[in-house]
Order: sequence, then C-alpha cells, then structure tokens
Amino acid sequence: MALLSKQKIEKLKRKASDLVNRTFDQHINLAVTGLSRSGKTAFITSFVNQLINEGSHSKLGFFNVVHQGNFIAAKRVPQKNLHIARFEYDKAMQAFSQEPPNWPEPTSGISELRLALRYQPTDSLIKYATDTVTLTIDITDYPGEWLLDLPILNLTYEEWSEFTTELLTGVPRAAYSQSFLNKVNQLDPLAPVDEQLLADLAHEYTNLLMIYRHKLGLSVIQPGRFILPGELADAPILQFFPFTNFNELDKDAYQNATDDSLIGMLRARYIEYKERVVRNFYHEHFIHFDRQIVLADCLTPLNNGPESFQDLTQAINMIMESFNYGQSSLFRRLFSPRIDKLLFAATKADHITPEQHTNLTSLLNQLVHETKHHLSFDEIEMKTLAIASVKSTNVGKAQHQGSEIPVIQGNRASDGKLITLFPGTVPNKLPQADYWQSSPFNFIGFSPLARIDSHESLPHLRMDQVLQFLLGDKIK
Ligand SMILES: Nc1nc2c(ncn2[C@@H]2O[C@H](COP(=O)(O)OP(=O)(O)O)[C@@H](O)[C@H]2O)c(=O)[nH]1
Ligand SMILES: [Mg+2]
Repeated sequence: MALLSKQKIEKLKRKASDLVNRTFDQHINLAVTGLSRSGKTAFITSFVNQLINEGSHSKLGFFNVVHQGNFIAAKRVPQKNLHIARFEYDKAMQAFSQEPPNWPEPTSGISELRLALRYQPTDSLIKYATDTVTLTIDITDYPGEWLLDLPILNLTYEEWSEFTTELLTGVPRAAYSQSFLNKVNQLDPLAPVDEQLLADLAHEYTNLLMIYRHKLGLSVIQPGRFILPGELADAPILQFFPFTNFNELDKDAYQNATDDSLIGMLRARYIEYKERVVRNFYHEHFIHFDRQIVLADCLTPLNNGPESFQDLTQAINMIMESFNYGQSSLFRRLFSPRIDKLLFAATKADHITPEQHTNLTSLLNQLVHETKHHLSFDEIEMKTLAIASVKSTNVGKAQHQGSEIPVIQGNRASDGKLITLFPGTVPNKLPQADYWQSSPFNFIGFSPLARIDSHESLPHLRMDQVLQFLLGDKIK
C-alpha cells in the first residue's frame, strides 16, 4: 500500500514537472544576417562556442546569467527544420584549431543550428516550481543580400529595370557595365525569346554584380540572390536581367508582349522571382524570427573610399525596410512582423585600436538612424555595438615621433607575418569630403592569432553584451 502511494506520488511529481517544463521552458528564433564577408560565420561560431564552453575561461562578464552564477550548461541539439542546411559549427571550429589557424570557408545560403541553454531560474515563482529551465535557441544564418530584395516586392519589372539601369550607368559601376549595356541595348525586345541568349546575358549580369561586390566593395546588389543563390544556382528563375532600353519600347507593345517574346520572358521570370524567391523567403523564414542581429563591416568600405561607403549607407537603408513596421510601411502591408529586438553590430572591431571603438559605434548608429527618422521602429528595441567575434589582434603602445600612440598587432592574413600598426581613425559620423582627403584608413586582413581547440572558448570583444541583449530578458 505504502509502495503504491509512493509510485503514485512519483507519477504525480513527474506530471507536475512536465507541466512546469511546458510552462517555463523558453524558445527563441534568432536570425543572423549581414552582407557577404561581414562576419556571420565567425559570429555564429563564436556565439555557440562561448555558450557551450562557458566555464572554461570564457569571458562573459556582461551576460547576467553567467555573472550571477545561474548558468548551468549549453549544448547543441538536433535542429528543427530538416530541409534546411545545418550550420557547420564543427567545420568552423576545425579551421580555428588548425596550426596555423584559419578562418572558416565562406558559405552562400541559409543554415540553422539549435542550442539548448539550461539555467537556474531567479524569478521567485519559477524557482518555486522548478530548479532548472531550458531556453531553446534556433539560430538561422542567412545572407543580408536577400533583404536587399524587399523593395522588389513593390516594383514592376519596368520600375525595377529603371532603378537598376540608374545604378549601372552611375559612378562607379559604369566603368564595368558598358559591354553589358551595349548588348542589352541591341536586343530586339519583341523578338521570339532565345533562352540561351537570355542565360548568357543573365550570366554576364551576375558577373557584373560579382565585380561590384568583390572588386569595388559595393553593397547594393540586385537581385540579391544572384551572387548568393543558395540552392537556386543555375535555375532559370535566376536567369533574367534589367532591360535598359524601355524608353525606346512602345508601352502597348510591352503590355501585350507574350511570354514567348524576349521582353515577355524577362518580365515573367522577374515576376516568378519576386513571388517564389523573395516573397517566399519572407513567408517561410523571416516572419518567424523573434530577434535579429545585423552584422555590418564598416571598416572595409572605409578603406575602399567614399563610393563604397556611400553604397553601404544605401544598402543599410534598404535593409532597414525589412524592420520598418510602421502602419503604412511596405513590410507591414505585406507581412505581420514579430521581431522585437534588433541588434546592429559593427564587426571586426579588433582591427582598430580600442579608443576608436566608440567612434565605430557612433558611426554605425548614424548609418542606422539616418533612416530612423522617417521610419517607424517603435515596436522594436534597437542597439548598436562594436564587436569582434574572434579577436585576432593584441593591443599595445608604440613610440611615434616622440609620443606614445596606441597600436594593434596581429598576423597579416596575406603572408602570416606578425605586424604592428596604427590603422587610422574611424569617423564618429558619416564621413565628409575632408575625411577622405585627410585620413586614409589602413585596413588589412588578419589571421586568427592562435589556434583554439574546440573545447576552448574563442577570444572576443563584447560577445557577452551581444548575448545579454539578445537573450538576457528571456532568462528569468
Ligand atoms: N579580425 C577579424 N576578422 C574577422 C572577424 N570576423 C570575420 N572576420 C573576417 O571576415 C571574413 C569573413 O567572415 P565570415 O564570417 O566568413 O563572413 P560571412 O560571409 O558573413 O559569413 C573572415 O574570413 C575574416 O577574415 C573578427 O571578429 N575579427
Ligand atoms: Mg558565412
């Protein structure tokens, strides 16, 4: 009899604990984005690394749950969406643990990883009911270029062609676009479509976008999928381009053109892209995100010069549209948003000396808030930070013309040589002409400083503040 009631009590206890778990366990969908090479892979690797190695000398003083001693453990668990690529954490850690260490290989699409973080609750009510709570974190990595496509949802093929033609014919893009523009201008838009010609020109247009991004360091790349196609590489849905000669095309003839004419097919593919690729991304993924971190490498454009920097400004403006939830915004009209926290992080802050960090944060703040006055972000809490996901330099002092100046030291990526330099000053607001004339910024790539084993935590700057902002309020 006594035994039975003991079993009964155990059962009841389990039931109660199940109930508690269901009530108190938390879940969060965290999205990480940024233009290519802004540092997403390094960031997610570090984010996961800091959490799963917490306790082994990780430096997370500003992450309250750790600071207060309530963090128990974090581990990776199988992801939720099996049709989405897995974020290759182990592969990235392998790169950092080689001798000499390397940066992880670039990736081009969307990927996911799930973490379970266990902690002791501090909230008195929760504490009364359970000793531990689990916060499940789904992290999604996706290219920032995909957000540049949001405006496409609002543009007809003709309008989009106008927008891109303006870009193609302006400084600095025009220097590379002439041959493409000549070919497009020679096309007979009403002639029967030649699919091979269309594929060839789309390929040429994609190559141009690659040059803009990787040679000129520009940020406004449209359509965003063309340079980061993910699983759509070589699919006909990506085989279109802007028609640059609308002013010589009769309006009625255009309206009546069928899909078997060149212009009709271009328009049909554009519409298909808009619906199946752009809208689909927002529906399938974006609207499910609770929190978003946007990474921006402001230093490379500073190094590349005014045009590259101006382009970054425009790209950030375009990206901000996806977080503009005002009643009349494009986003609001199309989707029901739910992101409540948005973090902008200026990455690679280990490339500058520490006294420049506040300038870098102010600069990013300006880039973001440029747009803020005409957009409504009331429903989103925003923050800007200067971070290094994987700190790859040391800071020191050097004598220069009789005075002491701050310097950084690291292994130059190009040849692995240890070098010491003062990379220059970062403007604390959008740079004007005099900045470009007087203070050239000297940005060079660094390799990671020393190899790090997978059970060690990666050196970083302010990843703990990132964790606190993105997760802190969920951990009660
Ligand atoms: N010094 C330094 N370089 C970084 C850091 N994060 C990224 N990088 C550099 O930026 C490159 C691109 O980073 P990655 O994470 O692959 O960018 P993604 O294309 O956005 O995923 C890396 O190969 C590194 O050279 C950082 O925290 N510090
Ligand atoms: Mg990546």
